[in-house]
Amino acid sequence: MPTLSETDPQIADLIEQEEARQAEKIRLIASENYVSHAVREATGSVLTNKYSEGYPRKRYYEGQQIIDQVEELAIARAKALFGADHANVQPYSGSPANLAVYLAFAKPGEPIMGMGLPHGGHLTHGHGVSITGTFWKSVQYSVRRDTHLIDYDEVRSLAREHRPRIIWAGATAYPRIIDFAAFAEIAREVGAVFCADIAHIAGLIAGGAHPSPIPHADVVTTTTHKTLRGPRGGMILCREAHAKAIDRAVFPGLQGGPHDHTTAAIAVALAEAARPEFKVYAQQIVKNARALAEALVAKGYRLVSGGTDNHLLLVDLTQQGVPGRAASQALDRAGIVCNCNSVPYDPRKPFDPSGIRLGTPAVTSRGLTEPHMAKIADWIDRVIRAPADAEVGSRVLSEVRELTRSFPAPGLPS
Ligand code: DSN
Repeated sequence: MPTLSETDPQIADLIEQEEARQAEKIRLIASENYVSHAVREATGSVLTNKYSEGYPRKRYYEGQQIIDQVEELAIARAKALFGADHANVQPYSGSPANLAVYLAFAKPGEPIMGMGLPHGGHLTHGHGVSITGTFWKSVQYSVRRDTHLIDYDEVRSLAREHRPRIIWAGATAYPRIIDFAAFAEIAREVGAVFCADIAHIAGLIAGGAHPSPIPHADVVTTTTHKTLRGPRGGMILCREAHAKAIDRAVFPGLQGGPHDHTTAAIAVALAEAARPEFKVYAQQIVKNARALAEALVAKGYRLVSGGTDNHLLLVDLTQQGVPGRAASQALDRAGIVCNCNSVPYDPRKPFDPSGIRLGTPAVTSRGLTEPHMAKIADWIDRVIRAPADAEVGSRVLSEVRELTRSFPAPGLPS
């Protein structure tokens, strides 16, 4: 059997380069992680060769003897891990999962409500340039200017005024615990479907490091590849009463055949997340984020909301006088990968905002702990003080490489 490097040396070489990049660098992009070798093996399996429109035992094509069992395992593991009545493991990723919720519960033009993207929400929670902000009448809530926390009074008063069909809770850049019970109460009052998008924090919830929305939400959507540490994919959990509407919305409403290789890899990741060591991992992600936040604050950095309760922090670099993009690019050159990010009420444009977002899921997967976070904060500080200084960058880069060599990234070929 010809290997990839024989069949397509160009792509093989690029994959090898990416493996080296992931091995050598300190990866602080809050939505990224390292999957296990087992998850990668399932992702690269022959299950990619199968088509299986429909759901287990109700398929449109034959030959589902194995695939049905794979999907049933994934569903059972998702339900058990999160304590949900129903699970749909077919969404291709988080955005399609969220679109399925719109399709199930709101007609185009009806009001929906979510957290504004500039305040930490996701594109698919009704942002203006997303289909969700154009096909539906989007109402966006924000965080408070003084605390950077969700303003539940504002959420309630907007909900009373606009009577949205769906209320979204969940974020891509919110460093604090989300009060799912408060959202549920508001949704109940106005007759909205309450959907919690836990894409960023699914692993924390599975590991008991963040409260679960399951007792409160009608529907929960998630990606499977962030803190949950599975393959690129999506999942919807919901109450039994909504199961039919959700399943119909995913297939045939929105998608064709599920990606069975991904379903298998999701099942593997869910089994991994059910193990006791995953609890330790989830708690360590939060401890690391807190340690990184404390070390940066001690160096005079301003954090949105003053700190973090979860896996991420947002650093406002306004007082350092370094734009977010210049900072993230300088850090990347120095071997520390993050993304520039808007901060609440950011006067700068989203493509070159005032802040950077840092997350600890990937560095925690490679075994780094609190003392390493102090070191990372020190490197970040040295680079931000002199973003254009190539000598500083290359000194930090060689120190980063020394550390990453001692903590091999899981799931990568050694
Ligand atoms: N792109 C993801 C993130 O980085 O937060 C959200 O979908």
